[in-house]
Amino acid sequence: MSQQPHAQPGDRDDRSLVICKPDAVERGLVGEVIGRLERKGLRLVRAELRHLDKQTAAAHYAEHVGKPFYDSLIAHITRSPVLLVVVEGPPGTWQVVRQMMGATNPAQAAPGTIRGDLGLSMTENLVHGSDSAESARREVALFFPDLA
Ligand code: 3AN
Repeated sequence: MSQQPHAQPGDRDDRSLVICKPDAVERGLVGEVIGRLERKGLRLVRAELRHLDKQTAAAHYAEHVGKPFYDSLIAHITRSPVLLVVVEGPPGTWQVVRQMMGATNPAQAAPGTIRGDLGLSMTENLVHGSDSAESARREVALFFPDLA
């Protein structure tokens, strides 16, 4: 029987960062979004309402620098508080969250998904979820260094 190498602390892919964006907080949909994640079976590790500054938002969305929607993206995420949430579940939890979020454009997101059921606007699409295990580790470390 071959022996699996022990996982290193930095290897974990059972956590993901979720952001309930300003539109979700303003519309009073945070309970709905978190409730869905909890009913799915994901566990909350951390949750904090925080008004992001431009520097933190730019670090989070660094991959989008130069895109036509970059300025509106930063303006939106910094306009009022967001709810930052770290969820934990099975290996590949980030994928579970992404499935539940639905497509980036809420107008095209499938019914049953958070964006498909609750949104219509591309910029105001309610939630962010890490798009890989590596992104999840980076984003958790960015917002909650003590969990890294
Ligand atoms: P997702 O959030 O589904 O991973 P990304 O990473 O492609 O989508 O884009 C990050 C965010 O940028 C989206 N959540 C959305 O708010 C915004 N965005 C992406 N594409 C567009 C676009 N074409 N027009 C306006 N905003 C966009």
